[in-house]
Parts: sequence; structure tokens; C-alpha cells
Amino acid sequence: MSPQDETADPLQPHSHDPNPAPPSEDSSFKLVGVDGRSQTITVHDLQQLPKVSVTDCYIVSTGHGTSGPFTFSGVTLLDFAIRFCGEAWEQLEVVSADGFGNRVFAHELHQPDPAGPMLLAYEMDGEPLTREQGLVRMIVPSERDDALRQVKWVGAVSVVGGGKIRP
Ligand SMILES: Nc1nc2c(c(=O)[nH]1)N[C@H]1C(S)=C(S)[C@@H](COP(=O)(O)O)O[C@H]1N2
Ligand SMILES: [Mo]
Repeated sequence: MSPQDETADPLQPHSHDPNPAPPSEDSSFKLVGVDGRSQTITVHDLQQLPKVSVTDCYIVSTGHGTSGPFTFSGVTLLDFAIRFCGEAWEQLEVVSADGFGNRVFAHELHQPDPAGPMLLAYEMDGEPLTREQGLVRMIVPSERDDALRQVKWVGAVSVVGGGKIRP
């Protein structure tokens, strides 16, 4: 397979049976910088950045039905990246400890979809998200493809810098 073959990338959306249960109780996650150094990010850290709410969010799964509309609140992934990811970031690999994850490209954050900006959400409908509901959950308001970008229980965000080709 060529490195450009997107089917080789486990972080590109692919058919998936959702896990119902969180991989751990701990809602903090690891941020791995381009230099490989990591730091722990807590919900409290996210709450220090501007809180943004996105209305009319749906978790659309053809296999399991659609739920919503929800209002998710948290920090935009763009504000998070500007604060924590340095200058050279081009992609963010957002993964859960259960192995499910998604790749986000810088241009997606700089030109947000009319449906709303991507979030690292810690509230749903004005209430704190429970760990069972996905705390901290990535919300991609434009996504309608079986919820394949709505990563629950974010466990690590890895920054991929410019010039790197990831398979
Ligand atoms: N960490 C993690 N996030 C995940 C999944 C998963 O298995 N693990 N499944 C995805 C899929 S396929 C679906 S349909 C939705 C289900 O979200 P819900 O439990 O809020 O309905 O979560 C998405 N996010
Ligand atoms: Mo799904």
C-alpha cells in the first residue's frame, strides 16, 4: 500500500462498532508535542480557555440511530492548538485509550464548517459531561458519517508538525 492510501490510516473514518464503556475513570489526557514531549491536560486546564457552545449537534450513526440535537460546550480545538500545540502543528491525532481516534488537519480548524467549530467538549446541554458520556469528547459538528469523528474519552492528542508524511 502506498503511504498516501488513506485506507491505511487508522485515524481516517472507517466502519466501526462503538464502545459503550469508558476505558478508564480518568478524564485527563496526554498532549504529545512535535518534539515528543508530553504533558497532562485536565478538564480544569480546558476550562481556562474561552468556553464555546455549539447548538444542534447530532451523533449520527446509521447502525445505532441518531441522537440529539445536543448543545455541546468546551474549548475549540483551534484555541486549544494555539494555546498548547506550538507553532508548527499541521495535524492533530486525537485518540482514545480504547484505540478509536481521528486525525484533524490544521486547515479544517482555520476554515470551520458552517455547522460549527470542532470542540473538545466537557459539557452537554449545560451539564458537565459524565465520563460515560465521553468526557473529554471531541465534537465535529459537520460530521454525518456514523459518528466516526466524535471521539469519546480523548486519551491523547499528538501533534504532527509540518513536512511529516504519516501513512
Ligand atoms: N473512544 C471512542 N469514541 C467513539 C467510539 C468508540 O468506539 N470509542 N465510537 C464512535 C461511534 S462509531 C459512535 S456511533 C459514537 C457513539 O456515541 P454515543 O455513545 O454518544 O451514542 O461514538 C463514536 N466515538
Ligand atoms: Mo458509529
